[in-house]
Amino acid sequence: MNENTNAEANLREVLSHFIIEGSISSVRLYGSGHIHDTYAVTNGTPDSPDYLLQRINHNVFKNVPLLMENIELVTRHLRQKLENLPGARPDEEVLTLVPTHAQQSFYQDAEGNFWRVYLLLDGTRSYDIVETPQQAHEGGKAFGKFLALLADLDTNQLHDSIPDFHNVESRLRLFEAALQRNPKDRARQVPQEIAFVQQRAEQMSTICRLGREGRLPLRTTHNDTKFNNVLLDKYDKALCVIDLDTVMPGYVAYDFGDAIRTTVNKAAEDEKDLSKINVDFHLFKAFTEGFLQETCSFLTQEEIVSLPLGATLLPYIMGLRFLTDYIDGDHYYKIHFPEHNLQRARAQFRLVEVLEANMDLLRNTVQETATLCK
Ligand code: ADP
Ligand code: GN1
Ligand code: MG
Repeated sequence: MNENTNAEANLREVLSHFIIEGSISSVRLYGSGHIHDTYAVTNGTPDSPDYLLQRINHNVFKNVPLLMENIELVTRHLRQKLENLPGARPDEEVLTLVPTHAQQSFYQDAEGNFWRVYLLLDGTRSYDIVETPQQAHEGGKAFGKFLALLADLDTNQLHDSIPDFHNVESRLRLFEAALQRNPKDRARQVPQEIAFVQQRAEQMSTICRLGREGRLPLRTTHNDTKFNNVLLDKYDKALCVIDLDTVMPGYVAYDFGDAIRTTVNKAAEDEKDLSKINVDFHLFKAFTEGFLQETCSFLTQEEIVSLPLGATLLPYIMGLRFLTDYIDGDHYYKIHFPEHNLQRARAQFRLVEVLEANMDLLRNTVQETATLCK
């Protein structure tokens, strides 16, 4: 048996623990996520569903049973809400977990790896780079509706799957600790990036401060609203928000900001040529309109004002996390070449600069859109 056949045999063995219909014809690596190993499972039996198998990264998610409880809770809540919404299609608009024969939502193998299976939503795709204002608008609606549907879920029922995930003050402390440890002696290669982080540390803590002062409410937020975490159908209509691992209490500016980070920049997240990193305002406006259409009825004025701050904060946090991982020796994100995390950090910091230079335009667009839909 060659290596590939061996790997596929292992994956089929894992799948045998789940309640799978029909017979599987192939299992292949899928998607471009930085955290889990994801496989598309094709069914050879007509009218039987395809599946999506994931090996959950338990270096990142330290308590997988609690993580899966969150996902069960959130998908159940979303499904119930959609079942009562005229015209909604709960089976396509919410992820469906496939249980194991032991009626669990995950399976742990003999080596300690955790696995889960979702129904694969056929005929959908996710975009690493947004191409049209329609896609941006649909993404805005999808992430906005996600917040709206979860607005009545008591945040106390959710576990923190990664504590302090978007807490920039905590991320800055982890960064300083990595600089002190400096295990690969990489800190001296990146003085400009270190200065970039430190110059903005205070200003980037605004959302944290407003939250502490009780001026921004904690809501159930997604916290990983990268544009490729929404599936669009073949007509580019948004269908389903995916990647629910980080659904936790958070501020709405986090979800808006992370989505803007990955919507308005037509260059890759890890673009090497920094001159290609830009902000497309048509995409910004289209996303903002879709997002506020779904959320402006319940967002407070202070939350609306916080949205453009989120748009610079999230690329800053991502750059900071990529740089921390680079200095630390690349333990967190999957990398595809040695300086990948550094290249990602530089691209994100450039995006922060471009967004900062256009802050007035972002603020005006958010404010005008909110006024129109109130
Ligand atoms: P990661 O945390 O590694 O990003 P995701 O859960 O986002 O993992 O899945 C990776 C990719 O797999 C997604 O970007 C999307 O393209 C695809 N995907 C995930 N879930 C489904 C699904 N239920 N149906 C179809 N495609 C999916
Ligand atoms: C990771 O899993 P994925 O690729 O959707 C990361 C996000 C980052 C993103 C950067 C749990 O998301 O926080 O924004 O990479 N997820 C986790 O691309 O750390
Ligand atoms: Mg993802």
